[in-house]
Amino acid sequence: MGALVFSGKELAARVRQEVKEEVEALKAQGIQPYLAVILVGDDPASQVYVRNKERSAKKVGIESHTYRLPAETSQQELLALLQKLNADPKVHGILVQLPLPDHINERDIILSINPIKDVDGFHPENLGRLVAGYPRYLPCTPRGVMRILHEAGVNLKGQEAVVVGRSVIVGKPMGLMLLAEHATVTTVHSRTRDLAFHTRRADVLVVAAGRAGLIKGDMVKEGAVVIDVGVNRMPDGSLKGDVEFDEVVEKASVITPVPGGVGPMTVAMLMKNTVEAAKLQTLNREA
Ligand code: BQF
Repeated sequence: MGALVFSGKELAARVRQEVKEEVEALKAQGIQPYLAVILVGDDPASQVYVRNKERSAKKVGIESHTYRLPAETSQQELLALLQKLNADPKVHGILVQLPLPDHINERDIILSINPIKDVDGFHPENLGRLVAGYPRYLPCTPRGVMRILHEAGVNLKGQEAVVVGRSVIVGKPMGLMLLAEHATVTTVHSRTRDLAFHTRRADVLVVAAGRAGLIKGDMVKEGAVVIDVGVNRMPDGSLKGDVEFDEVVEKASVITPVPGGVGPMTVAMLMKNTVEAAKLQTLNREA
């Protein structure tokens, strides 16, 4: 009967306030958290995302520098930059904006980031730690989703959680984090035979498929919590989620909008991870 439309934008502002206080405490100890961002090429969406990250870092007092490299940058040049940043003790976090141009092997790039500086949480050491149950940096988007669920007062224990999408960056870690909080997790994807069969059973539905409007009203259970991770740029320039908002808002108990839902939380969680990285590399030298 009309869901709570949960503002990720407002929560992200609160998260930034928390981060800002942590940054001030570190600065008082002579530690300046520092994030290095690498953007290769001129993909317009990536440029927007990198700008969002720069602005967020500035707001919380994290120093950041963006390396804007031409699309023709070779894999060796990129690897050389990463080696330099890995070795620089001033740099606590390193982020390579994805996707990379086709001639660069994304896997080799991610593998060459020092895992202690991998604030995106994409290195297999960090993903493996999540699987093993002793996580270090959680990937920002699923971490942001978990924070939204907590703030919305959702108790996941024993709940049917359905994740739509199985990407390494969102869907897979999302399922693991929901599982860690004792949800019963189902992951569905583009080859799932009957998508609606699964989504209709969900108490908590997290949609990260990358298909605008994939989830219609009749695919959602009355009272479900619906988290829309989709960020789809429409031909008119507007952003649309993976959830048909106008239909699903009538059935859900909680729903996140696009824009202003998960997206701002993704960026805020990057700031949290960067502060954690600064702490791990300065205060706790055996980490
Ligand atoms: C909002 C991303 C797909 C592929 C690579 C705020 C962001 C987006 C939306 C943002 C995203 C999506 C990011 C909103 C970073 C989230 O107001 O709704 C912020 O900057 N994001 C990224 O870095 O790479 C992506 C989505």
